Amino acid sequence: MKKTALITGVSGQDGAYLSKLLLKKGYRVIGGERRSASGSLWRLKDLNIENDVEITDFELSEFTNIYRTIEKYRPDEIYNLAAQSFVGASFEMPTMTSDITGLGVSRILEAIRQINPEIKFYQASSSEMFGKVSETPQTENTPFYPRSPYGIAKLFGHWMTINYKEAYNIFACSGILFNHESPLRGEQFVTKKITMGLSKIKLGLIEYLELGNLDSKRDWGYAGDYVEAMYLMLQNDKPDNYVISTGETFSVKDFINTSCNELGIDIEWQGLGIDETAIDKKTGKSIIRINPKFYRPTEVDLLLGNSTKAKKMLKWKPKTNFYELVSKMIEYDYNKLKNK
Ligand code: F7E
Repeated sequence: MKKTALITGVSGQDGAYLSKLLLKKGYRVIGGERRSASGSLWRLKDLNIENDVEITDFELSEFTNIYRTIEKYRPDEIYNLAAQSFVGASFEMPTMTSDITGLGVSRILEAIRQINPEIKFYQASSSEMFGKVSETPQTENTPFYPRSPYGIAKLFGHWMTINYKEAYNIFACSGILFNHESPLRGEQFVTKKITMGLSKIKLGLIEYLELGNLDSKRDWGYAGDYVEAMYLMLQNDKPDNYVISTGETFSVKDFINTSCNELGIDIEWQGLGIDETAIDKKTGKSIIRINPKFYRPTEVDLLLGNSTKAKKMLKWKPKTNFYELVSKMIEYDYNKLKNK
């Protein structure tokens, strides 16, 4: 029989890739979309699946809406990808972030418990929960030390998922995903900001790009690979938690250097701290500048994941490396802007 999946946050990057994957596997896909985000289904259009996903109003702060949606569609699997997912914004909106990203998880779990505890549940947890890391690389057993309201809210959701699994035997999995990017990434995140910004500079549309901390290091993977891990977690024999990562870490500056290389922009770094800048060697112009407004009150300096458990238990491994990821994003942004 055809399985039904409810994907919350369907208008986001992961929602789009996961919808595509599940449709390919023959699922009926119900896409939960927040009212305020409605009309932003460009990613589904981009993947050519906008007519195949059934969109429904979904609001993580409203228990009655969650309950009614689950009761109406009776999904076999729920993937909770919806969140206030921008770490930077969580410092300005800590209570809203806690409500949506944290409490929202317990609302879904409680609805599952009441309606049908057989529904399988995937929670999108995050490497931000490791925050100020106590060991490198990070595994499922690394202690958590979140450094933002976002990380704290995700940690709440992570433990709530574990508690509902242990207390009520719900098939609930938590995927601790490290940063994952793609051409469909939102523009407030640093990778997309860089690939869009540098493509615009190359095309003469803007003169320079302003960024914050260039030294933080992230384990950057490709979102298209990571949604497969989400699916595999819910198909396994028993529910568990998994780190999903590439096992390689690169700084924001590395991301800029690789993007410039892809675009054929030859740069030289000059200055230190807030005076640091990248000069385009051909034009002598400063194309990357620091604006302290993009610094975070507390920063996560280094993330590097060890996904051995996922490799062993789920037979999952990343297919796209850092350089292929940057290349995919640059190619998409540059061509899109050029053909506008
Ligand atoms: O920042 C630095 C910034 O906002 C990456 C989300 O998907 O992954 C993501 O969280 C790094 C940080 O992602 C700018 O300070 C410098 O150190 O792209 P980001 P994130 O905070 O790592 C995790 C796993 C999630 O779960 C989250 O939902 O880049 N950075 N300059 C900047 N970041 C931004 N956004 N903008 C800048 O101008």
